[in-house]
Amino acid sequence: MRIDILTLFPEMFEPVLSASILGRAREGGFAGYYVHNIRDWADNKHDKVDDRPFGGGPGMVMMCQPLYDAVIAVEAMDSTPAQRIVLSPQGEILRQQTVEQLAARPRLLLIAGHYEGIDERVIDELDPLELSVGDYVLSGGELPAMVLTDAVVRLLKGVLGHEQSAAQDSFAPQGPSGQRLLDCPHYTRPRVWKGRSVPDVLLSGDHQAVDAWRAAMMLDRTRQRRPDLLEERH
Ligand code: 4GY
Repeated sequence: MRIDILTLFPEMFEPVLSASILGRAREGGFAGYYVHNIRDWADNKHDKVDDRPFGGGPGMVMMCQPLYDAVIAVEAMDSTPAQRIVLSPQGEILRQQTVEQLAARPRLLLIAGHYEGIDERVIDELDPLELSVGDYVLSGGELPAMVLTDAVVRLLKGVLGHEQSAAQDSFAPQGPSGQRLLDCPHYTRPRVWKGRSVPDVLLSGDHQAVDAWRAAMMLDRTRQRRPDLLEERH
């Protein structure tokens, strides 16, 4: 998968894209990350990319021209069609189901906004998918772009090892019903720590009993913490 990222702060990305799973996915040839500075497409003398809002008010607005020209130029760098995505608190809240759909696309183009926001006309013209990583406000779309990249790339075939298969995650579809549940609790050595024991069933060697316990814990925790997940119909 090819992932293009358009930002005014390209230096934020390299440490994240080169570490851990994202770094391994790149080295293994499963994902390619291409970070572009929107400012490189500013067509004015001072490389201006933002301006004061019509109607007044605080802050600055990202101008149409640099962002639009950046998207068109970056798309032309490769013939693979890209799904355009803007990260913004006004977007649809990102869920695992959408992450799975995006992981099936050959190319994503992520746009990270900054300042007070992006001129609405360039969003209308580009018609991107608008996604939010949650109902809170960050100072820019860069961290959300990294969140989306991580969530998508770890689902690409070959990226995760057998041991940490994505099929075991919270929100992964479970069983024939495809129900999405929270993950069960996990334990490792020692068997007792600060007087707290590991549940006996996990030490029993009875794999069927272990599977049944884990399934029951997933349902239990979901009822307790996220009953909304159980009310959903597919
Ligand atoms: N939440 N999910 C988010 C965000 C910051 C003003 C546009 C979010 O995706 N993005 O908080 N983004 C804003 C700040 C300009 C981006």
